[in-house]
Amino acid sequence: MVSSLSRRELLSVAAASFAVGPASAFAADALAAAAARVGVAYGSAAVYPFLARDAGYRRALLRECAMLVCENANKMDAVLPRPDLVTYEGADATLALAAAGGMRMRGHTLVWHEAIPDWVRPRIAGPGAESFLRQWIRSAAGRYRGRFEAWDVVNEIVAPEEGRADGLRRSPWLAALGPRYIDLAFAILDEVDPSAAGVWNENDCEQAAPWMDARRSLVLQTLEGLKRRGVPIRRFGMQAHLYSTFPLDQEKLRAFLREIAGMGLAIEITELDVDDRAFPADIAARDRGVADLGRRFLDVVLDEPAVLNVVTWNLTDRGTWLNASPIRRRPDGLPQRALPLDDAFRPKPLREAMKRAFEGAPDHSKARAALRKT
Ligand code: 9MR
Repeated sequence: MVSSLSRRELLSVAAASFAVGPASAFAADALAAAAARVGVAYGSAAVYPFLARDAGYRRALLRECAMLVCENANKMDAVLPRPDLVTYEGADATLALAAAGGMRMRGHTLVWHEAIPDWVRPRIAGPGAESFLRQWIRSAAGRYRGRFEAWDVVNEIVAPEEGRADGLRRSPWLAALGPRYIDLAFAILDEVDPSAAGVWNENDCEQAAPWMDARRSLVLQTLEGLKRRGVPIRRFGMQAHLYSTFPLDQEKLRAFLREIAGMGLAIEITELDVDDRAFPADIAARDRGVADLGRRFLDVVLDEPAVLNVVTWNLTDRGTWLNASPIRRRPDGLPQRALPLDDAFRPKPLREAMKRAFEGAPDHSKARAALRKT
């Protein structure tokens, strides 16, 4: 559908779009610096077009982050909004900012049951599903060949509550191609960009609840199947949308991450934030609750040497998806305080807690060097 981006094109987008300083712009006291000291990359989801309009937002991303991921701009509904339009405007602008700041990029997401534009649905319901999938991955990942460190190849693919024996979600892709759509998507990415690590990105595996126990078992069982079949999956992405409404069982989390690492896979924390609905309205108390849950989570996560990256689902509370989602909005109507910076880009206790967690973590450099090659 489209050709890949040349270095010259990329630099000209960067130069035209952003007046930014030299490469590796993150500050010495940044979250990225604390993470880098223990061999971990810290990054954030970035929102387009906000990043094109708001210099303060760009500065905050450049200051704190060593990695970016588009919150929405690489999704199919952003790239293929109409049958006659393919647009990489948001993703190119995000990559240009990343390149200007010496930041890595990860791609999100190739195959998902959401973000499928209406006009695509009939295309993937019929016999053309496989060729559409190939064409899409060739375009979406081919454009950024050699530039994205990893791609979320499949996203949120298990839903045990839907009652299938294999626990897979009844998505349009599953309906069209059967369970093999997963293996196929990983294989296509591997052909299109072998330098990008293929990731299965999944939600709701972090905390203590019987339904999350069931999800953890299912994830392990499904990963074993993928490995047994020789599917080119290299990483597991744990989204980490944490809930103040559920406890955290550190030992269960630790054991889960160990098992995944034991399969030879690397792990990324891909969408960390804290839904603060169960914490008090009082801002200081709420921020303490958010920081404490984030810290207890990261202390376990960062003990696991296979964890390569920690990415929050945006950097600032401004525009967090939690306020936009009717089921996630706080019942008292107050805006959620889910992220390291507040809506004026000021540091919050969560930022300090994350920094401390990075500072107290064992060095991941050795495992990182080995796993990044796999
Ligand atoms: O934060 C994203 C929101 O702006 C979008 O409207 C929504 C649908 O594309 O997706 C949100 O991000 C989701 C991510 O892509 C996958 N994991 C859950 C995230 C929060 O819903």
